[in-house]
Amino acid sequence: VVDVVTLGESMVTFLPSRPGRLADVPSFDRAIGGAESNVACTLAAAGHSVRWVSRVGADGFGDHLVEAIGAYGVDVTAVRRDPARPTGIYFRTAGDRATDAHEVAYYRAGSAASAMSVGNTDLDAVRAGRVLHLSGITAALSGECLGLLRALTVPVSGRPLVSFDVNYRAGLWADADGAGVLLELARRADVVFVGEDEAEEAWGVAGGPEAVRAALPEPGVLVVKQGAAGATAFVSAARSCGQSCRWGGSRPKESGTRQAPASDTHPRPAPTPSTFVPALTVDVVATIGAGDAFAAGFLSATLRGLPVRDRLRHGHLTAAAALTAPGDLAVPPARHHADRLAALDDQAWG
Ligand code: KDG
Repeated sequence: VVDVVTLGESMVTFLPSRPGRLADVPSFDRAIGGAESNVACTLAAAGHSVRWVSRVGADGFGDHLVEAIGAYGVDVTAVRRDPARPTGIYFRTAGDRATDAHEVAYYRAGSAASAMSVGNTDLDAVRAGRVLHLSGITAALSGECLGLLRALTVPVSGRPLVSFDVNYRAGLWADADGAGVLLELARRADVVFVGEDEAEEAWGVAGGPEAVRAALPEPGVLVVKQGAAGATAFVSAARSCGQSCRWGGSRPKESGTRQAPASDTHPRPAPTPSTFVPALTVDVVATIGAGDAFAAGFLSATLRGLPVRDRLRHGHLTAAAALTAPGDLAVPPARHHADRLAALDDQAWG
């Protein structure tokens, strides 16, 4: 049994050689991206056994993705090659320092990964981990991909702990009902990551973490990322792992939790303790990939049975590494360093 399996599309990513509009950037450096493989590589770099499941073209970009992700120590044996469809690629700009607005140009419609389906994916390989990490990006790629996510999130006994990062990408949903689909999938997951901003953009949920919790009462663990401010985790006392899933972890001891205040505008079925941990202040180079890094740090600490405050701290530490690197993916801090930083007192954590 591997610690974590992730499933999703990876793309060869082209990073701009200089700031500016896409129209003006003269050359790009090749890197790799893809939310779920970013999580896989970061977890592998942090010492976990990880498998990434996907589909790439039988082309040079597909070779590069399989080799580069495999070089992180990720098991890529369940990645299928598609002779009829290309590997997805994307270009992006460096982003505006003040507004963090990036231009992104995807070339992924009709990609090999968008053809992933229940019929052509090794489902045993996908379900073989303690944790299965998925994201809303896959749901937007095609009807087949959405069918696959629906099949993998059916709440059956013995399934892995399902971790779901909402990852709302407005540009991928076009006319489709992204909001409804993402809500449906998030409600079937055991651990959900969502940005406060994307909850507002996708679902119109304004009012902070409590309002998001009101919209998503089902997941055992809900992490609401609040950008540079920090992140709030809600860990349900009633359900840390749904439907008797295969997750063998003992229920971690919670520390630093506080009872959530009652909300007049957003009634909730039962109060769930929440824990807020401020983010680290860093000189941001690029925000893309920071959410994946955060999820990897949080899941790594979860696998290690650490309390919720430390899971959030490890999320922030891993995110800080990604925020200060230009690519979508950065090497996380070594475990012993991260442990020392996570153990600093509250004052050091703001
Ligand atoms: O979270 C970072 C990802 O968004 C990036 O690596 C590319 O997966 C990607 C996407 O679909 O935007």
